[in-house]
Amino acid sequence: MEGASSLLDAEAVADLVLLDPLTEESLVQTLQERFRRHDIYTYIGNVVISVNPYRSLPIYTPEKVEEYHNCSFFAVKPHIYAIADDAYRSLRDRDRDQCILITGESGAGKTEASKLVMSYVAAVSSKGEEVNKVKEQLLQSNPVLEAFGNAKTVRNDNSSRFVSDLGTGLAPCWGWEHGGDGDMGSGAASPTGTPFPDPAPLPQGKYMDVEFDFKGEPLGGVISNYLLEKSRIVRHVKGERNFHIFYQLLAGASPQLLRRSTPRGVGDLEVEEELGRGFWLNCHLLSPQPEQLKLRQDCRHYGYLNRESSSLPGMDDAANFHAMQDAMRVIGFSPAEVTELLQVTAVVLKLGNVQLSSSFQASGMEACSITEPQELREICELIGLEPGTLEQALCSRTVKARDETVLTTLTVPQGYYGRDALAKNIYSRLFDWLVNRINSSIQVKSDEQRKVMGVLDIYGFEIFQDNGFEQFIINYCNEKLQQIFILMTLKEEQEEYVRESTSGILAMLDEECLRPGVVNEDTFLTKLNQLLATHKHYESKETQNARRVTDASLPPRCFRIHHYAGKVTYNVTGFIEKNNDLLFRDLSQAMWAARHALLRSLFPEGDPQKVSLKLPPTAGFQFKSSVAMLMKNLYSKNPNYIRCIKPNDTKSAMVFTPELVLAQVRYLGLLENVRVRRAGYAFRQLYGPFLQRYKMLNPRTWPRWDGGDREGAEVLLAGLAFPAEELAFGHTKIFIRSPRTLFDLERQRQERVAQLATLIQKMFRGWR
Ligand code: AD9
Ligand code: MG
Repeated sequence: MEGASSLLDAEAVADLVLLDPLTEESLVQTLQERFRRHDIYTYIGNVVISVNPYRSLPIYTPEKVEEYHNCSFFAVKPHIYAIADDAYRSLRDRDRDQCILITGESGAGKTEASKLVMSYVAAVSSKGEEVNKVKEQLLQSNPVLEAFGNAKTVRNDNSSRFVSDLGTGLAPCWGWEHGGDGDMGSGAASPTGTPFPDPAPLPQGKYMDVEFDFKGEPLGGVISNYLLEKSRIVRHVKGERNFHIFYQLLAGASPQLLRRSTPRGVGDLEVEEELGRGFWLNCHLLSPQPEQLKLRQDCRHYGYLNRESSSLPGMDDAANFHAMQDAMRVIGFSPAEVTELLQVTAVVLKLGNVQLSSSFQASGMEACSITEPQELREICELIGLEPGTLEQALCSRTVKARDETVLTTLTVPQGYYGRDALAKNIYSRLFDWLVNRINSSIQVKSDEQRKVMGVLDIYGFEIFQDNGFEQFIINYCNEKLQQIFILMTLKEEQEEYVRESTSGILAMLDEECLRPGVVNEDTFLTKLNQLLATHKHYESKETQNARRVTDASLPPRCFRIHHYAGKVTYNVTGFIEKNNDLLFRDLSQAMWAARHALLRSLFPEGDPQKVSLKLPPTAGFQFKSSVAMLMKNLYSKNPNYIRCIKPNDTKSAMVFTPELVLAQVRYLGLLENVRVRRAGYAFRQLYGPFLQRYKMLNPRTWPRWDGGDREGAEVLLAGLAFPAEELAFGHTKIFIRSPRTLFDLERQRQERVAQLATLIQKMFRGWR
């Protein structure tokens, strides 16, 4: 046990509140020294900082779980289990809903941390058949969501990409009557191959509520995801991969499942075994050969899969495919559901191989047509649709002008753009369906009163060289989280951290996107500059001129926001297009016309009876609403923080790069966090454990104290003559203002322990 005594270890304090002197350098040095000693966890009060060790440490064993189970937070070495235990106990015993907020940049260890919290809670909550089933389902949601929602990125081989899709929207006016002009609007079409920027690493987030009964036994849960990084379906940078599921499917499914020859015959039994019984019954009406996925095993055949790095060292795609299937079984997916899910996944992959070429119509107008009809035919067989219907939707679109409906042809770039938008929409809606499907299994069916522990795995504040809409959105979310942090931890008037300007900017962006007529980013920027001219957290060329600021670093088409974690310059290019996330109506109508029940259900707006002239909500609006809901949810709970730090850029075990860590320390606002914590009380502890630890310092409480814990602590401290302002007595906890007082207490305790040890030795000798 490290215990509170090691809080005093000058070189590597376990709680940064006790750091002296407190500077960015000393903070980073402390983390580095602790990291060197394999102490990857450090506290700021009850906030846990976790530095990714990039190798497995023997600190998550059942013995460790036991050590932390019912421990006193400050009496044991900092650990993620300590925060999980504290949160769980306070939920169970004090009836307080908890949330665990895990932030940090990509590869910092957020998802691993969230899994550790979940597995700890599963390990310490009681075990019964029914409870175990619930726990198993909750834990098994991970492999399924990771298969469909994670991908290898440059920064992380298993990066969660449940992100806001912000690189894909079709231009306003495409397929949606918008201002009546029928033009393409501001965003140019982006076929495969035209110069669209590569997708930046995007913000991500997953939130899961685990629900417990009054005894603290898990009853079930609810998962919310914040949109998927759709752009990855059709494009990813060199060295990265598409979502794991595609590689898993091709590597793990049998040749029969991938591409079974007709008619049914030998091999059917194996396929049936693989898919599970009952499958044929459910699917036989779907299409002539619904049972096969019509896929080739070779990744290189598929345009949407990276040809260079299809397999990853240390990642067994085939084994993960089987684990994912097992997980689905545990969660309760029927064999037919699994099949439908894989069929839709196959359709996405195959869409990427639909090739278009240009032709000229009799009128001389350029048009596009499908060059290789085999892929299109197979897609249509899988989803139960006339090939002609899909072909028409891919190559043309219906434009309504007043009372007339006209079918106009698309150019090849427009056709590819529509094709990719369709693939992205199918996959992201499938992912939403998956989350809902998992929720329907794990959600609590009874009406009994519940206690809730929410776990949020979300991307941290971001500043890149070039910052666009994606960064704006994630930093907006982080501003809100910071606001919650301030509100929940201090609950008193503080400096106004929240830059409300971010909300205003999103609202203005929506206004601009919905405005009829020509809409572009320049008019948007002009409007921002006018409306926020006097806002103290907003900067533009104009505001700089007005304020006579000499800083000439603001490039054209940019504005700057002073966030709580630093100033960020945003380029407005792409804001409008990314905020609009539209799909040709012709394509959604084609999907709705398919006989494939799952696919059809993903495109309710394709029902011609339900044609609405209303534009769907923008990406920004959706994000803003889900962030608002999240904040409301978090605010109703007691917060616990885990701040994850990535020690190096090379995923290397035990390498610590101070400059990299310093940047994260800044973005996570850790120094500020320590200051805020110090401004309040540095040390707080429940009366019971406090009394236990220090009762030997006063003969009135030693060796026994028969009264209540709080009175005991008061009596104990009264005898020690600390200045009154150093101590505060809360309802359940004692608060100590300065580390000095805590040091003093600890020193006295150590002396007393030594005295007592000598005394006991003497007594022992006397007995002998
Ligand atoms: V991303 O934003 O989803 O791209 P995360 O979630 O922050 O990212 P993740 O939890 O996936 O990162 O961790 C990245 C890798 O670091 C893991 O795959 C592990 O190999 C490694 N890791 C993270 N935490 C630990 C740990 N506590 N012990 C050992 C770890 N390895
Ligand atoms: Mg993750």
